Amino acid sequence: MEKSLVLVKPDGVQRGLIGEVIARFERRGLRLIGAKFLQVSKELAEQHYAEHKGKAFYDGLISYITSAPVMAMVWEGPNAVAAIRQTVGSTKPAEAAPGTIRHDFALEVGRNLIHASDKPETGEREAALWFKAEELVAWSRAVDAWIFEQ
Ligand code: IDP
Ligand code: MG
Repeated sequence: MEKSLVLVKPDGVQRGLIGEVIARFERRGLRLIGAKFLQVSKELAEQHYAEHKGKAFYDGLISYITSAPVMAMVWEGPNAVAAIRQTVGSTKPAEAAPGTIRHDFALEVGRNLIHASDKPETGEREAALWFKAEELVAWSRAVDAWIFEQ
């Protein structure tokens, strides 16, 4: 089953939007398999955002993600990465489609509330970076057959 890391970033936590984010993914039918609330270290932030090192916004991005606690989660489901990124919306909130999280709650790219993995391979890599194997729970829901076709 495809996995995505989801982070409610410090602005989302400060603004009381953890529940809103979880509710949207639950309602979509995705299955939560891991969650923790943590203060992100500089080391973890740098590993997570390694692809952006050297970009103009990199230093600001590291200070943003380490500025206050985040809610880290792993969600799974068929096409979970694409489905989650669709619910999250475009990186720039002003370009995010109406009804998406970034559209509904954000205005600026540097305060865009939420992270989601961008490809299935990234989902696997980021889940392993943020969670130990034993922190991810394999389980099934009685309702799964009514949401997952296979
Ligand atoms: P994504 O979060 O939609 O995958 P990425 O391009 O991977 O977007 O960028 C990672 C994060 O870096 C964004 O979510 C945003 O917080 C920040 N970011 C990206 N571009 C800019 C920018 O131009 N200015 C400030 N922050 C940016
Ligand atoms: Mg990205």
